[in-house]
Amino acid sequence: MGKDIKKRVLLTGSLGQIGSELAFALADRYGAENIVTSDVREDSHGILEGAGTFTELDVLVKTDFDSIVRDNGIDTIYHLAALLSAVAEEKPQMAWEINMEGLVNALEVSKENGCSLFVPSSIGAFGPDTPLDNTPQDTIMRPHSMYGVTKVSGELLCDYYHMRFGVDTRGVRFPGIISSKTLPGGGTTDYAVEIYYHAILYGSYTCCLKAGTSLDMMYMPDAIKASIDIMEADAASLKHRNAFNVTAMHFDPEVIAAEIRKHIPEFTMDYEIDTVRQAIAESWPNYMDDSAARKEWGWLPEYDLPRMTVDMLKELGERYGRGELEL
Ligand code: AKB
Repeated sequence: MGKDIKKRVLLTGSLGQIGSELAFALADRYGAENIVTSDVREDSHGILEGAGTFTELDVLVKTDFDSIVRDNGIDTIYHLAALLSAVAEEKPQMAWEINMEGLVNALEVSKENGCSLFVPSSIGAFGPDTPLDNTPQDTIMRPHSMYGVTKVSGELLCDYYHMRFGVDTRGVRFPGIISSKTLPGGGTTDYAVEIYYHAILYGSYTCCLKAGTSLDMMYMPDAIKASIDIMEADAASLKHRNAFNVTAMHFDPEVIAAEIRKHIPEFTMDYEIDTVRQAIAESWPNYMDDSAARKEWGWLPEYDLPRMTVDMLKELGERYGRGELEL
């Protein structure tokens, strides 16, 4: 597989946490000449250089969205442009506009141009009435956050476009994504990335979620693998299509801190709770059942917490000059 699969791909939100790494993985897999990256912001630091052609795109301007797809002969869209949970709670109307109107444009453009469409959903699609332990693939979903409302609505809309218009929509419910390369922005799970940076740079961290708050998480290489694998999966094997539960590990702040202490014994952590993030986190699964993804398209993560921690500390240690760590 790989080079023999031909795709012409457009990514929206390419300067975000997932986009800025997925772009390079897609360029590697399908050839940089077949990738168009886009974002509402200019790529002023050349972050996406080498990962195809960059173009500015505000996903709310449908005519621009459509022209880019047509002019570049795009057949696959990764629609990543969205606001994350904490920032969506601060700006709910803007979140609805970007997350939903942007998605409607992505769906319409896909319908009109015969594109396959990847849309990430999230653990944020669940709510406090959901069974929070071993959260099933198909269960009650009544999120209390605006982010969650847009994610559930997005899942339903993607299902609708598939059933009604035959658009090849696919997606996963991502947990918190951890990466040594790019920082997330405005999410509830961001602490699990920041903690590694603070451990390396300062030896201490002030956590915004309470001890005992368990959430699903995933290391970026697995998130990228999931995004590519589901789009390459045989359509005949997919019963769910939009929004498969996918997870690689789950932990609370105490567990990740203890894992870091195995390598940096002097690392300390205290707490200063962000009530908005805490309320959101408490309404999200403690851990999900991702057996449907495993069965229908072979989802299998490679990184658990110990393996990810070694990799994160190695990468960040090299970057910030902590080469003496015991890894
Ligand atoms: C967030 O915390 O908002 C995201 C997510 C889990 O969707 N990382």
